[in-house]
Amino acid sequence: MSDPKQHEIAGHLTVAAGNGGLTKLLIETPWSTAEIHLHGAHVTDFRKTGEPPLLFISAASEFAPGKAIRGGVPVIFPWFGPREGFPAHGFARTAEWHLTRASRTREGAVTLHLSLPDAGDFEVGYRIVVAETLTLSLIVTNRGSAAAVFETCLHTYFQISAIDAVSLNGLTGTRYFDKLLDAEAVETAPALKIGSEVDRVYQDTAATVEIVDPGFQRRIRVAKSGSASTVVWNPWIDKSKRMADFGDEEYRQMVCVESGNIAGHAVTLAPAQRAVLQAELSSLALD
Ligand code: TA6
Repeated sequence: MSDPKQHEIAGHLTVAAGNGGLTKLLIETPWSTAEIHLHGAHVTDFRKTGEPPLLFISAASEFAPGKAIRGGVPVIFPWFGPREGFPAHGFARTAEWHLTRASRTREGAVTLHLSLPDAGDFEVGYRIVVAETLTLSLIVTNRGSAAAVFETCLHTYFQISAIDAVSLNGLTGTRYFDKLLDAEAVETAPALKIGSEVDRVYQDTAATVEIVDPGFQRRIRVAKSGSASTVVWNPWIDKSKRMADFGDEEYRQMVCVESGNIAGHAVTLAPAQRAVLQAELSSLALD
């Protein structure tokens, strides 16, 4: 693997020893800062100057080879959820990705290109653009000689002021699979409030979701393309207690709004075909 330090940009992109001795990239722009661990190509921090973090990271998260980081933006590939005999949510989020390119625009936006080694017939690239917003693009190409199927998801954990203060817009009228009830339903709430464990895969939706957070005086916008599934998850009390890498009370300050292609929306690529999953994460003033 090439030395990531060769891509440093003085004052804007620094390679450092991260948590647990993992390698992390520190990015500074005129609008924001970000932190990415090469482990899992995991964005572990993004914040606009003067604002609370946009992303939640558990204080109990592990940072160790083979272990998923709890929070930030886990890259889920090539499967979502459990798989007998394999790690849940695929192998991408615990792999050591390579930094292959870095650049900075005249205005100060920093773009990183990372690649996932040992992905079989798939060529997997990840483009991260750090500016006033954070734009993540997962680019998967089938380099094999046969059609290939995969699931994928940017499993984003958002930092919020308080779970009972926020509401989610953009999913009204959308069909979803409720993993807790093992049943399908249609979202009827004009503004989804969370008051218990929620684990829902909204289907066939390209909609932008907004997390309205009066406590932090902001709206978090999740705009996506190349994605038909949106997952909303909060573990609430009991599941939080069962997760060793998640504080018992941390459910109060996070919600996952995840952009991907899951289950019935898994992606099939013909040989040489490419798919791009993109999410742009923004922090905006309340209306
Ligand atoms: O995206 C929601 C979910 O599938 C939940 O069911 C929960 O398992 C969560 O992902 C976290 O999964 P993890 O493997 O990271 O503990």
